[in-house]
Formats: sequence, structure tokens, C-alpha cells
Amino acid sequence: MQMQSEAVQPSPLEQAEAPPGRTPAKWLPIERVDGAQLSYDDFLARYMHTNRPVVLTNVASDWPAMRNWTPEHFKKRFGSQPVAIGYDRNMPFDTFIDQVLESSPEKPGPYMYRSFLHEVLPELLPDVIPQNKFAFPRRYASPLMLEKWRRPDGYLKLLIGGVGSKFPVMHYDGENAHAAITEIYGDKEFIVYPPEDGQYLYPKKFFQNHSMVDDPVMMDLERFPLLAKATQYRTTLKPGDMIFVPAKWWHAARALSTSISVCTNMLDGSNWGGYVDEVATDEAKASPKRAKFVRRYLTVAGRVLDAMERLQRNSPALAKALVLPGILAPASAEVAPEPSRQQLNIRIPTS
Ligand SMILES: O=C(O)CCC(=O)C(=O)O
Repeated sequence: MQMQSEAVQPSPLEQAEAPPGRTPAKWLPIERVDGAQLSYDDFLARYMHTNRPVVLTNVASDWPAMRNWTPEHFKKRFGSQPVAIGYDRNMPFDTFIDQVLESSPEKPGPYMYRSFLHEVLPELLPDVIPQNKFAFPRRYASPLMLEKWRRPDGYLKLLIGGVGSKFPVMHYDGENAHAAITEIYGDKEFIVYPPEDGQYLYPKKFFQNHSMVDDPVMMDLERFPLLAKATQYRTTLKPGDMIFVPAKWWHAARALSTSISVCTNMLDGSNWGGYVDEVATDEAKASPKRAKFVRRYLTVAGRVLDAMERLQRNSPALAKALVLPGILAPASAEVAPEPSRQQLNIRIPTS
């Protein structure tokens, strides 16, 4: 999907000297909209339901996190409590923060990308309330979801990194999910490519949603010549900015200063079909019979969720009186309960 027809802009980094064998990428800016002025319905119509990325500003002004979350705050609050950095890497929180503060482009420090607040730091949940209205619908939390894929109310992942550190791999999110990443502290560079440009991004053989490209900013065109054909969109997230990354859009992120953000995933009618395909395909590896059941069940559940979300949007008073629609389909920030603040003994799968 070509979003904009304007000429490709030169990257500010183009002025910087490229390392030998590297070419600075050209890019287009991602549209920015004031979230305080955008209605939820317009967000759905203009971005989520057209699978179009956008940066929304001013989405978290009332979060205590915006006032309190700093590297020093985390160090003081959690001391040497162990925290998950990646899939198989834990370290004491204070040591992690020290390494984040020492990070540099030449010697990047660790980047935290695997800590779900509900799993490991539920005491932080009150800091991200009121709920971000653009992080809905929340089908992942519906009681209609099969348990394996059900995720708690407002589950959020914490991302922390120092200058030059980055999310480990350019990828698109599994389960055909949309994503919302909200910057709380510092600046983060975000790069996205449209789904159809996947052909130029060298997907890994066994992880088709992971790219082999190591650096989309300073490109290695000898190793990845097709990368030059991909249309890169780029932005810098500042505190209070949320980027909406639609389903199947490739993305990469790098901290430009010490950066703290939270991330969540969304499912609704716009990406449900792809979600059902993906989980059924996954189930089929173990049991074709179960895969058939899962596909049938989720197809019907999708219709019910569609109807309940529509009812809540079009006739909120009736939906409220009926109670069930709000319970089965947490369609919007107005109807969904706030995060439970309870630690949940779950292991949220991510890819
Ligand atoms: O902000 C980031 O580091 C990217 C997060 C992300 O893409 C993910 O968690 O899937």
C-alpha cells in the first residue's frame, strides 16, 4: 500500500558519514495527528480499518507514568529485583538501568522487550490509567477467546533501552495483530514498511515475520540489494506519542536517547480473518482435527464479537443495559474494565 505520493526525503543521517559498505536509507514521514483532537470512530475508520499507520500525539497526558517514569525511578523502585530483558535473559533491575544509561551508538546496551506488566510488574499498572482509547477493541481479553490466546485486560509490555540500543529484530507482529506503542520517556526512532514490501525485506526461512536485515537506516545493499526497492516510513516518537502499527506492517525501533515505552496488541474485525488463519495454521501442526475446530469456533466467535462491538458503538445505552456485550467484547475504553492490577500467572506468547 503506497501511503503518500510526496518525494522520498533524505534522511538526516544521510549527512552523517555512512560506515564503509553502508548506504543511508531514504524515507517518508509517517502521518502525525493530534490524538486529543481525534475521535475513536475516526481513528477506526481512517487508520485501523484501512490498515494505515499513524502517530497520534498527546495520548497519555493523564498517565502518572508520564510524570514519574524515569530510569532513576525504576532503579529506586525495584532495586536489585530480577527483571526479564529478553526471552532467556534476566538481570537485576538496577544493574540493567546502569547499563541502559551507559549505552551508546558505538556500544549499545541491553534493550528490554519481554516484560509484560501483568506477568512481572503489575504494581506499575495504575501508572498507565486512564486507558488509552486508541488501544481498543481488545478482543484478546474477551472471555470468548480460547484460553491459549486470551490475554488479560490491557496487558502491556514494557520497553526500555539506552541510546543506540534497539528492538532485536525487524518484524511484523504474530497473530496478524495490530500494535500500539506509546512513548513515555525519551525519544525512539520507529521505521515501518508496508506488508507488500516484505518481498524486499529478506524474511527468515523459519520465522517468516522476522527480517534478516540488520540495519534499515544504514543499509548493507551488497548483502540485501532488494532493500533499496522498499518504501521506508520513519518517525521519531516523543513522550506522549503513540504509533499505530497495523497488522503485517514490518517495523524496527531504536532508542535515540534513553527510552521508556509500553506496547500492546489489538484485534478486531479488521484483522480477525488473518488472526484465525494464523492460529488455525499453527494448531494444524499438532492436530489437523483441532485446527478445524479452532477455525470454526473462532469464525463464529468473530461474528459475535463484530455484532457486540457494533452494538456498543451504535447504541451504547442499549449495550450497557444488556451488560453482556461489554463483558464479551471489551470494545472501547469506556466499557472495558481498568487493568486488574492482579499479578497473573500466565506466559504470554509473542513472536
Ligand atoms: O518499540 C519497540 O521497541 C518495538 C516493539 C515491538 O515491535 C514489539 O514488541 O513487537
